[in-house]
Amino acid sequence: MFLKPRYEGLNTLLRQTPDAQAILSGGPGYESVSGVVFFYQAKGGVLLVAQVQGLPQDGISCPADVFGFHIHAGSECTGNEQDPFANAGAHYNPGNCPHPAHAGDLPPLFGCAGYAFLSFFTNRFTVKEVTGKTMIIHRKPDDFTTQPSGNSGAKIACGKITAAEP
Ligand SMILES: [Cu+2]
Ligand SMILES: [Zn+2]
Repeated sequence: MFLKPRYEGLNTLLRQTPDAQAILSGGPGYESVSGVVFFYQAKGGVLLVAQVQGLPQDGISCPADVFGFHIHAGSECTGNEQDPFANAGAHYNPGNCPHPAHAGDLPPLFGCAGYAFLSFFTNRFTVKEVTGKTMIIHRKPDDFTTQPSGNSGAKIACGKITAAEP
């Protein structure tokens, strides 16, 4: 017997047009990274689905290939030589909470030969709230402890969340 999911039918959203999306592009040194994130506003939460390719592969004997992943509060994927996505700002944190209780904190991406797929359901934000903000992929895993951002390293890819065309 199958368990009856609490949010029956959430997966059917995946066949519909998302309410918002972010197109992710890699920064300097990570040009191979690209991806798309879809946001579906559902009753009781947001379904987020991310697909990313071209992630770094560490090629050691026990590679983690885990990448911190967040919604950041800034609205631009621009920056400076040291931090190409500095203007993405800090983690989206309207409640003034510590990491990993930021509204923008997400499960990390797990690379699979450079590809990653993530689906996640949350009521930490609405699609409307995060539209216009940015998503960042980091070089290192998020330790979900260190302040203010989980020691997840450099920002390697960024994308702005935009509303779907009506
Ligand atoms: Cu981040
Ligand atoms: Zn955070």
